[in-house]
Amino acid sequence: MKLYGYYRSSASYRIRIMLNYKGLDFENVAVRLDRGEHRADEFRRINTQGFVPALDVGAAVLAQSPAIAEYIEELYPEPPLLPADAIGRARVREIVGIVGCDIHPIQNLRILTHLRSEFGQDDESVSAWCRRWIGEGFAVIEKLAAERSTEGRYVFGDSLTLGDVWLIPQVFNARRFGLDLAPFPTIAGIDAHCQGLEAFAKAHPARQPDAVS
Ligand SMILES: N[C@@H](CCC(=O)N[C@@H](CS)C(=O)NCC(=O)O)C(=O)O
Repeated sequence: MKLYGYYRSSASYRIRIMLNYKGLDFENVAVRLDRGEHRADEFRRINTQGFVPALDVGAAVLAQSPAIAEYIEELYPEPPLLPADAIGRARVREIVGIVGCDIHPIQNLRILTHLRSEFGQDDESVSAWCRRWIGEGFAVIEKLAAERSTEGRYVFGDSLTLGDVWLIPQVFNARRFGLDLAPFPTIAGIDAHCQGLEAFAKAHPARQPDAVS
């Protein structure tokens, strides 16, 4: 498999974690978002939408991290990243939805670029925008995790799920934009625990060959 991604793209980071956790080999192909490579025709021939991640599985190139994740989970169910029961799976997908639909899209590169170019916002205002929306989403996840995490190691129950795979890259972004994590002790604890797992450590943006210092 070939993963088209970018080191600090949180959606790419999700898929790196997942492939690592499943023990699947993949070739990492860097698409430099900072150079606009994702908007070039060459990349749009790979992913029409011009987003990373895209996963070439041989028979097809898949786009959209939830679709990619479900594909991987269906084909490689072990070790599982979804609970065995339907309510548990729905709970995990709630977290995936909060991060993937409500937090991440409004602090995506193209949105931040637009805030700068069309609305004249500077770096500090853009970071404040990100902190505002990540903070609002994290307040909800903090409450849910405090209720539903068994021992504060994972966002739901007592095993790793897609909820953690979505949450931890978002925590990376939160730090990048200077969000104070003190009001979110459960999330910070889950992050600390997951950072110690090999699948997460290998997927960390700082460990990617395309990482720009
Ligand atoms: N819903 C998509 C979002 C993918 C996405 O937003 N990717 C970002 C990087 S994290 C991107 O390619 N952004 C390019 C841009 O905003 O111009 C998914 O989950 O795969």
